[in-house]
Amino acid sequence: MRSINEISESIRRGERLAAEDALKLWREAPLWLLGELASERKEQVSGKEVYYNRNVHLEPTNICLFNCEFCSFRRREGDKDAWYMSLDDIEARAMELRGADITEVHIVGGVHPKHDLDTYCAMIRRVKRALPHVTVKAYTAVEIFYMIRNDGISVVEGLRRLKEAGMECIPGGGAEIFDATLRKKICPEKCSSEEWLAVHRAAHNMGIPTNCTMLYGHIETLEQRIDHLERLRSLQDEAPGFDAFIPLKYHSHGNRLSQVGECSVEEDLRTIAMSRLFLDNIPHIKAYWVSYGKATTEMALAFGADDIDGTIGDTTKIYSMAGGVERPSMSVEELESMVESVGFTPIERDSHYNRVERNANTNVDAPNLEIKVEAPKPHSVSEKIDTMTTKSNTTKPKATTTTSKPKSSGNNKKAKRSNKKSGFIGFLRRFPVIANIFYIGIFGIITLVAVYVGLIVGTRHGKIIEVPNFMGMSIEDAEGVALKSDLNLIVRDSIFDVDLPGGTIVDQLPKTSTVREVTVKPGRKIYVTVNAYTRRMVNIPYVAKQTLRQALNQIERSGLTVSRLVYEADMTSTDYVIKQKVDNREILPTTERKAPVGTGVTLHVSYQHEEQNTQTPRLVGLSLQQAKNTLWDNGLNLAKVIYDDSVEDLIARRKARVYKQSSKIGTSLRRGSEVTLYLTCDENLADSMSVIAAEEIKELEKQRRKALEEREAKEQE
Ligand code: V47
Repeated sequence: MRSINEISESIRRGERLAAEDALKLWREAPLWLLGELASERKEQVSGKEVYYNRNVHLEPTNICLFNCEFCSFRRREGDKDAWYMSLDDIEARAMELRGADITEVHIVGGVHPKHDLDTYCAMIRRVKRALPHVTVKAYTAVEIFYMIRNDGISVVEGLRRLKEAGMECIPGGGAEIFDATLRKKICPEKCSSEEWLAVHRAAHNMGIPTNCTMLYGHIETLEQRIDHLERLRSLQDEAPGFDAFIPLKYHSHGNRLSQVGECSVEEDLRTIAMSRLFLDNIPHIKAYWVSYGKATTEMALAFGADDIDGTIGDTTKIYSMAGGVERPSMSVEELESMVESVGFTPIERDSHYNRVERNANTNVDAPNLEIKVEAPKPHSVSEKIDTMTTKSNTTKPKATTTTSKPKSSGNNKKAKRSNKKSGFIGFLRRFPVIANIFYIGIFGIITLVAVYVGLIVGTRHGKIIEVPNFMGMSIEDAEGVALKSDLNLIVRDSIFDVDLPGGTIVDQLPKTSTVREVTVKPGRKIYVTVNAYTRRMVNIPYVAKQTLRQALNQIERSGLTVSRLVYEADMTSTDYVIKQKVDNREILPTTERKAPVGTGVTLHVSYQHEEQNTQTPRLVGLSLQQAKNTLWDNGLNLAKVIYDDSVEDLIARRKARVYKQSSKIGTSLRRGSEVTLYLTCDENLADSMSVIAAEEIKELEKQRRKALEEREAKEQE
């Protein structure tokens, strides 16, 4: 076995650290040496630079199928503090972020039983629709693996769909600890380590960058940590694509591992340094400030970290629910001064570690979405190491107490008069110190009441307004209603529907509901979509010679629609567009043509004989447009649309949802077949049919898994 000196020398020569040496270093090397070695490595990779970005998290739900021992975030459906954001909620949230000057939305949440790949893709599309220039970093490999398996498709196909929807990179969550025995103890229901790695491998091979993490400081051993790092390092050798590694310190509040407590700050620093030294092929090591708090994050920069994550804007609950920073939010100035205070140069990066250049006048504050956390005064790194305690000191805003000098009561006349008075007043005059405490108390109460009243009046706190139903109104009428209701109407989009008069509102966010009152605060923005007065002309894109899905995406983006999928037998491919026609005329690459928005394009698509059939997808619960997209995605056509009596007019049609489909979910159909859809505005009916549909999908999945197991068992025989 080599000595610490020999190992250090070998590291300095740039040699790769072996597992055995790493274990010795981790256990025995003095903290200062780890800091020195890791800093030298960091300096070779990123010099004096330390990266941050302007980001928010979006956690669509905390309802999760998996029940991990370390998790404080997860709730069951029906729990009083469970939350769930519909696609509309997600889009509305993204719309609110439009002015926030962020470059990244990080989406991750619970694995919700009703979410399938389409839902996950739709979430990304909704975010991108509201924030087209923002990078979507979405879904842990655990979520991705779950949705892909549920849809019965390959990892590559699933990632391709997510990428097409707008996912640009994948966060590192869900890795926890790879050791199978430990994984079984702390997160038995999650995908296996091999499956987690397979998702990241496939992503890297497809050019999708990802991050990786390790949840440490609970019941794992050092050997298990090193094994975890080794698997990440091997994958990066085999299929490079990890941008950053994030060691995630376990937080013990409110979960079933609480009794193990939290590891020391020294252990945090050792882990960061060892990660930098061991992962010689992953460029960035991130000290996630939301987990560490500011003090440890600053120190982490002297132990090899070169990224601190971003502004966050109080948008993540995973850590605050586990006892991390309570309302995590930092302005750009705070992040930069934190980095500068320990001698490094802060660099704003985008999601791919490119430097973001800004004009001086646009370099304003980060999204000021919620309350900001108080910044502690910066100390030097050495000072911090000296004062390190054995337990974690995650930063939390401290309560401050104010003292004020008691006022002098040295007025003789008054004193004499007070002596004459009896009762409470007399008592106060005789005991000036008690009197002063009493007056300060009264003053405090009056101030509190004044602030409270001021807040109520100033923020119109407590006042709520029922959102009016603007659908079907003319834009002029709607503006009048909005004004009266103290709401702010914003035209977000326009469509063209020949059947409706120009200027009619066809959609709104937030929507109203027939089953519950939708309320908002005064002044809230209501986004509306209006039917245009004239039909815009748009370019017809050339979509032949690409996959059906790519073609569908381009057609949707151009403002056109699909009129029909015509399948043609082919020897080599399935779901590949052979040619396209508009008004029965073939469009060629050289044809420069425009068509009125909403014009239908006929796509001629290939199928191989053995892939002649496709499965009927779930359409129940979807709007007509969503259902059409799903049908086309699955190689099927729409036959008829039948509305029930609850759909009273043309506007109501836009709100209606599918409650019945002519072909049962999972039925095998010839590609190009037609499916009839039945739509309703009765939300109770649509919801109850959706629940039944979700059950059917679960049942199908069970049957498919059973069939697969039987086949595998037979093959083994
Ligand atoms: O996978 C859950 C961890 C992760 C606890 O890729 C906990 O840039 C500590 O992955 N104590 C989700 N950790 C967060 C995550 C992440 C965060 C920031 C940036 C990036 C990135 C990724 O949080 C989970 C799990 O490992 N976690 N509960 C807890 N009690």
